[in-house]
Amino acid sequence: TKPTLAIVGATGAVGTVMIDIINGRGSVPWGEIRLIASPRSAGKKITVRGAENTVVALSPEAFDGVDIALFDVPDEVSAEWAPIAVERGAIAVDNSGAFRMDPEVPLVVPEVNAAQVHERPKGIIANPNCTTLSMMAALGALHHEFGLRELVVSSYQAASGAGQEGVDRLYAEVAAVAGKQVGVRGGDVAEALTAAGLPEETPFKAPLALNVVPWAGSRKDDGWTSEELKVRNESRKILGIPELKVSATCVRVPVVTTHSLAVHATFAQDVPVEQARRVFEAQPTVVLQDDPERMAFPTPAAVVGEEPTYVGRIRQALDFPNTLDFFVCGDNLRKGAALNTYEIAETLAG
Ligand code: 11C
Repeated sequence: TKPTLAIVGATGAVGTVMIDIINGRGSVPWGEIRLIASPRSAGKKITVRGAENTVVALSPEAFDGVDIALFDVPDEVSAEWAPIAVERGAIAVDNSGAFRMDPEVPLVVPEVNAAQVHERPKGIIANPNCTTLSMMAALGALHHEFGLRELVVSSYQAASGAGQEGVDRLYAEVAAVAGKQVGVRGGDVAEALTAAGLPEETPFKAPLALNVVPWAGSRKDDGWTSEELKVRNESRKILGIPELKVSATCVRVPVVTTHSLAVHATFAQDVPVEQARRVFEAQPTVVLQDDPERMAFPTPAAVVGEEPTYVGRIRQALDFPNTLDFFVCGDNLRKGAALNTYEIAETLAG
């Protein structure tokens, strides 16, 4: 019999993309696909692979008979419910931050460390943060070939990383400034948002329309944000380089979907651009878009809805030996979240 797959958080931003991915697959290895969400969403009908599927409320019994449960819910919900799913016999694949750094939980990007899905003493497998994930297919391929030693990154993160609330806020801000002479002396963006009646409380801590905000996530020690520490810790764990030197600055930009990163990566050896290109071309989940003569480079707006990671602007750093600079764009809701989680499930199903 074919395994039963459950999607927990099926009606949320990532859960919705997950169903879209499942509907777009030529074939799937699953028998039943069970949709689970908060009691508020229970009873809702969603079409999955041509059949109407009724959302069931999250409860211990909802996991009975489930082989693989994908969790697309906040950290605290995963922390409580993933172990319950495991008790009921499922393998939990968790997209939250609750278990990522647990030494008994593998943190998996199938292109980089697929075999680790089988080393899961707690029955839980974690999916990385979308910011880390957006560069992992590209960076993992380079590391495999040239040996990564140091990583300096700046992120350009989309509003949807902060969920539907973030998307709604960005649209409201853009509407509030549209057609106004703001962002110039005498035309304050924050005042325009207040004048349009937008609440002062925002998921972005500062105006995002016509702006960039050097803050994503929560406040951690010594001035770092949670996102910046996740990039460091998760990159080390996925790539299997515990001592990797990493420094990240995470920035929110007025983009709805798709995270971008400027990557400055130092290797154990010299990496000519042509060799890096060959490595990227050989990696099926990376699309190389890098032709300065034709102004070909990836931009987040053009990558929305795409499954691969797009890579461009590849240069050898002029003043840093063994170092490449490049730019990556990855849809934060697809490879950054739902797609990678689903690919972990596909790997488990063989
Ligand atoms: C953002 N990367 O863009 C975050 C969202 O640890 O899964 C995902 C947070 C996480 O705001």
